[in-house]
Amino acid sequence: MSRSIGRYVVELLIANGIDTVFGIPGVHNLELYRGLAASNMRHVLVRHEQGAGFAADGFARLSGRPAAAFTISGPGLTNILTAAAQAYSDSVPLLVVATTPVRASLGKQWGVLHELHDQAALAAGVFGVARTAATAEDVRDHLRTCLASLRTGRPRPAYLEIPLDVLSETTDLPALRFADPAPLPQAQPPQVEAAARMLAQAARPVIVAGGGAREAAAELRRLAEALECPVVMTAAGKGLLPENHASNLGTSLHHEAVQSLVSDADVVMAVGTELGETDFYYALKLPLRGRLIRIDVDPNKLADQYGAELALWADARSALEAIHRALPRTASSRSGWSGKNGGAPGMRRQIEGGFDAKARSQWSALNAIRAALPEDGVVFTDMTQIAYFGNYAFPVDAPRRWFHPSGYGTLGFALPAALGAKISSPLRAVMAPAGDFGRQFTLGELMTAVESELALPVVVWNNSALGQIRDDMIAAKIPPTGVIARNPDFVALALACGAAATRARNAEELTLAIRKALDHRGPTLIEAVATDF
Ligand SMILES: Cc1ncc(C[n+]2csc(CCOP(=O)(O)OP(=O)(O)O)c2C)c(N)n1
Ligand SMILES: [Mg+2]
Repeated sequence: MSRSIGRYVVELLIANGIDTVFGIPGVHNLELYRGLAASNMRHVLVRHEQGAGFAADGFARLSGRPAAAFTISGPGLTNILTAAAQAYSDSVPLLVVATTPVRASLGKQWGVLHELHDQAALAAGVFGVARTAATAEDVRDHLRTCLASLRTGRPRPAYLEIPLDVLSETTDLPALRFADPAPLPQAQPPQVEAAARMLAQAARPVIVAGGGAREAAAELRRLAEALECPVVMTAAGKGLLPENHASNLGTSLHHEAVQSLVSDADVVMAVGTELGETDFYYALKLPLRGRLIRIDVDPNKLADQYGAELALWADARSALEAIHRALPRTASSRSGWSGKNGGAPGMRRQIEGGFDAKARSQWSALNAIRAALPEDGVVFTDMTQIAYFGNYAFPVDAPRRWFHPSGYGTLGFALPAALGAKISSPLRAVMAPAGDFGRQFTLGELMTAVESELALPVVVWNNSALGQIRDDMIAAKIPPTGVIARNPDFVALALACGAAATRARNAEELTLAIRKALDHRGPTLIEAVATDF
């Protein structure tokens, strides 16, 4: 059956399990929309391409299923790059299909519409895989590569660009389902045994677990219980152990007491984590004195700046399970390690005892959010002080419940990511807190949530400032400059968008407002003034 390549792209995506696309049409991608119109693919019209990228990211973070974003050439691509970079740094599968001006003009600077000096090079600097298709066969082969890259090993965002003139050519190629990509790498028995020996003989082992261990919560728990050792998580790994588990140090690597525990450990096992700066703030490298075991699907992480003594190129689940099975049956000779400083619960009490008044007011708001959500409720956060604190203080008992734009750290993530997540999983309670400044980055997507009738509580944590930056300036003895922004009347603005809106003046009001918002057909903006808490 002969049809345009634009239609063929949509058929291929559907044949390969992508059922939702976020995007904005333009004269440079009309043929993709001919394909969409003829298909049962869900298209969500966003208000800015960055919103399309974040929404597809949130869709995948919560559901584990990739979604696509369609953009035009030039500004469509430049607008979505921030979201692609966020997805890259947080290992989220995201497929972007963009167009380019006609082939004859590429690289020649004729001044055609949406021209970029070198669009392919720009994308190549941000995505994990970036390809340009010149024929229908290219579309098929590049999409096969892009989709495999989302599903194999460490997921990264993938990019396919199709020049305008190619998009409207026709093809008879069938829209086939591609073969499933290869399974994840498995640890080899000698390394598994070496890891089990190192851990069993350690006097002070510690496990650091990241987002790469998200599918291995049960295996991690069994191993931590057998070793009776503390486990500390990164923000991406938050929830890997239930909040009150005896080994759970929570997402606390940025606390000095936990950093010194980890640097005093004689064996550190890091599983599914980069051990990057944003996992522990503020050092480029975690100071480790013990022997290091790394488990990662990304081979680059096994030989990075840490120089692991033992490197297992493996998926977290199979590796943790195999190490647990290989542990010697005899009890370890460790004495008092899990009980040092009262064990993990004692250490957490110590951390929490040091919280100041500002932290306590944020804690009260976080607990109000927690109380409003069902057990499996989901929070998508932004770059705001309440979220930095919540990375540690918001209690969750399972992974994929609390999401933060950790690695790239961009403002504007929470609302569009939450709306994408809600679309992926309509039965889950999803909500999105952000700061008063960050909220304004992607506030246009409130209209997308209104249009899609998404029950979405959108909390503005309003401290009338770029709070973190103001505090950083004060700490650095810089007179606060450019850190107070005039805010809109958030409630009136949301009402004007057709959303519901209210103010919450204390923790009880916040809980009630979120509960009500979860039952409302459409988003509800809830303004919480920080000084009221
Ligand atoms: C795209 C982008 N630009 C700038 C920053 C730097 N930045 C980090 S936090 C912040 C202030 C955000 O203010 P607000 O959203 O009100 O949160 P608060 O710190 O007050 O809680 C800024 C400007 C960033 N992270 N991302
Ligand atoms: Mg603020």
